[in-house]
Amino acid sequence: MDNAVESLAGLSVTDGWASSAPNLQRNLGILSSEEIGLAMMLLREGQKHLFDHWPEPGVDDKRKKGFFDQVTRLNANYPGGLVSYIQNARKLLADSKAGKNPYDGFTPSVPTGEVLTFGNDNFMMLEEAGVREARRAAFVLVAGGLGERLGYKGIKLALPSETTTGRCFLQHYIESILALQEASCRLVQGQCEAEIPLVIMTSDDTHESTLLLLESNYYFGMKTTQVKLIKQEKVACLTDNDARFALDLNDKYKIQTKPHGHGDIHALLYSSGLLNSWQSAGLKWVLFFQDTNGLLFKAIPASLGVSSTKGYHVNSLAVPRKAKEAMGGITKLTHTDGSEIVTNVEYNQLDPLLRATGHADGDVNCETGFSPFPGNINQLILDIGPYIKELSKTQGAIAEFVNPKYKDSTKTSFKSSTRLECMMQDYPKSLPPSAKVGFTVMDKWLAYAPVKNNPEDASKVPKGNPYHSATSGEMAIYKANCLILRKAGVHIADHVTDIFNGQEVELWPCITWSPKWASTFRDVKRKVGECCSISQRSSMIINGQNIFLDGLSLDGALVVNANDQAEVKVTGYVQNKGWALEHVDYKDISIPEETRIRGFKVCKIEQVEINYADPGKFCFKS
Ligand code: UGB
Repeated sequence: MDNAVESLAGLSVTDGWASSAPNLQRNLGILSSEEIGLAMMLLREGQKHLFDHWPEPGVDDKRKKGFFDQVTRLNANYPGGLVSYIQNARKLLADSKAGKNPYDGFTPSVPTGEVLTFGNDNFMMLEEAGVREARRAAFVLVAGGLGERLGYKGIKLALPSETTTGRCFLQHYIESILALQEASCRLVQGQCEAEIPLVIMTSDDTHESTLLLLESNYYFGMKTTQVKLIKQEKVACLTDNDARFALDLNDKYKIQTKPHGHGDIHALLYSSGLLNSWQSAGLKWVLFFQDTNGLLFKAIPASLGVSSTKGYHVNSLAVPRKAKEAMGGITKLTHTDGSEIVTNVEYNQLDPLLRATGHADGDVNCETGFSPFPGNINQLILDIGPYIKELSKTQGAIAEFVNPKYKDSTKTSFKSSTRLECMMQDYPKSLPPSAKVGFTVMDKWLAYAPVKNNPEDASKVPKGNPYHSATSGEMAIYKANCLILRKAGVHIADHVTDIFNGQEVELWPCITWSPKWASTFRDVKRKVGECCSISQRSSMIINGQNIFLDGLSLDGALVVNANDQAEVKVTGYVQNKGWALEHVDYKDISIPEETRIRGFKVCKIEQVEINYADPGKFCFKS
């Protein structure tokens, strides 16, 4: 033991500051001065129970030191340290116990925003503006969530977004960003060497698997220097209204921790210095998105176009929302002092807020069959200049909340431990009234189909509400592709319905294309000629940049692979036995989890597959 520690420990013992925690007091001799400092802080903040079970010095000393390693990390990772965390928690827990409405003084109303119609001239103009801006954008994917509702054992980014190609979400996202990068550079005159950065926020639950997924797939074609992983840390769990920390059930020398929420991304971007380096490199936009929305990139060009043409500092992407759907509502909040903000009100808060402000029925659909409040899909586009300015004031700290599940109406004890959380979409809440905050609404079929719910829960979703399952997420991709092709003039047969894992879904022809085939609707129109038709039982994979469908009639399965230098026209009548979706049961554990959570597998019975690996102009006529 060094002298400083010895004297501090000796002084500490005689001072008796640790007398309320005798088991800690007996162990002071094994602790360093830093550890004693932390122990003092914990006792001052009412955490003496953490030491109740500590045995005599000499027993478990390594684990006792390990406890302080964790306390050091928790202390360093929260702005203001654990003292601030505990004090913030006590305040929020007291507010929660008192039933304080976080929106006290605010009246909600339906805001107005940009409502886009897929495929019209305005939409195409905005898409072009968005693609032009894409080379000045950075993408930020928040992927630290456990995905508890889905219950999948792996990371969600590794799940296939659809199973005809097996392309996983991360591959789809990266290829979509690369396609945008190329398209954006093509649009501007002269040299363009833009490399759009991608940041992925991970957590202890997802970090290693995300890195492994990237490394084992050569970063899906992105340069390794373009991708950066930043890891969010968890925060301490709380057992009661005094914010006493919970001990880990499996290790009594560890404080139990849980994720702090996706709101951490702002502080991490700020502290990493990335924002300033992006700004210096001439970037203008930061786009945030989530882990399992296979449709998202169909909506990105137009929404980025809205940001740039409207000069929005903040633009949230939204879709029509069904009442009580588990998505936040974009809401205008007017304060009694006259100030106004347009922001997300989270799905568990919208109903109580409406009821508390004179809407007796709470969160209900209006005459359109949807909630009047657009649904937040948590894709945010921020103008980097005002963003950096705001973060230099707040250091990226986002207002927190707590959501304890009480045992009874006395609200004195919890069913299980809770913790403070924060959400990335709460960023605009602290902005001054001068900030240009807007939102963009698009059709749900085009923009939003997340994979969040396990099959059992999805099958219990009230009829008419979206399942948000692996089944519906995949079916939505085929539907969107079919509707886009239809709008471009292809005759696509109507869908049929089927039931997988207890969920009734629309079954459209299973059509997919690689992102480089088309980033925008104009791209699709350019690549689709006259008189194409596709039957309902058909499947088609378009894998290449310069593949043109012209006079194609498809009744079966067709796969076209072409490298970037090959220009391929596909025409004629293609007919074969095609691919069928075979029902599987999610409870059948002999089937891989990725498959059984969707309730079907693709049986590739017969297909036409054509490959063009060499440069040149080709025509395939069946
Ligand atoms: N995430 C993290 O990166 N870290 C965390 O600590 C937690 C999550 P969920 P939920 O899409 O419609 C959000 O769990 O509860 C990542 C919005 O708050 O899917 O459904 C995680 O990996 C809500 O307003 O979020 O709610 C994932 O990528 C609504 O928009 C993302 O954060 C809703 O999403 C979202 O995590 C929606």
